[in-house]
Amino acid sequence: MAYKFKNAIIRKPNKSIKNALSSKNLHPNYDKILKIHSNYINAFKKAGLNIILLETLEAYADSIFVEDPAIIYKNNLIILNPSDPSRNGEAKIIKKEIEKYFDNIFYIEQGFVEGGDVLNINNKFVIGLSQRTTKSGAKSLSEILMFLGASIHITKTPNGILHFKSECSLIDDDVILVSKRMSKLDYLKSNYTLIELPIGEEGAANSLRINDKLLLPDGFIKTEEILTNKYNIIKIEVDEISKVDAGLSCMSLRW
Ligand code: CIR
Repeated sequence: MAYKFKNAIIRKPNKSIKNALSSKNLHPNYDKILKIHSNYINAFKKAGLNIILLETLEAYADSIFVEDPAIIYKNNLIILNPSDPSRNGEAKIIKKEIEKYFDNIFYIEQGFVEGGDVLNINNKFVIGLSQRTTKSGAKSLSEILMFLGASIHITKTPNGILHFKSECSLIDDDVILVSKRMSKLDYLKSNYTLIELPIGEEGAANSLRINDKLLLPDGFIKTEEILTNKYNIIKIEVDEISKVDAGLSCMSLRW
């Protein structure tokens, strides 16, 4: 199951995060990020995960978002190719740090792909073309994943959404939490049960199901009401990371 995990890779926050990429031109406060991060790690522990904590990487302002430069599938590590020049170097560094945990390593041969655009639904991957993930990158990643036994669907991330997973997340075997914009995607509509979040609560669509827990961004009251009876929710404050267009999934790699 795509939400059953034993391990997670998480990176300690960097002071330079105040210079992280932000479509809103906002600058997060380091101390507040530290607090979010420690809540995040505690939630992972409650969900039963073994955590590998990587050292701070000050040279890369967005480096706590470890989901973007790599993907893990069946104990294989796939090193991606982030398209923003300020993030591209993260891939080489994280490879050196984590290759020892995996059996095989693969590389994107051409084009750009960021992990935020890759949704893993059991042995199926949905790759969203976006301002960060190109057709040739998606094709290159597809070839690797198919070689490893997965099936692939490539679609387009709606305009205005940074990454495919910024507004969707798998929360049960075939249940995906989606914003209104994501709910319109034919492929998702026709193959999965979608829980569409109310307008204004799009930020809650980047949730994170880990084992029996659902990590949910705090402050989305209607979403919480919809999910509370069925899921074991841990709320995490995300205001400070949402200033730099980030959500819960992007601060970890899980397997
Ligand atoms: C960026 O623009 O790359 C970062 N500020 C945010 C990355 C968020 N990553 C993700 O959703 N997977």
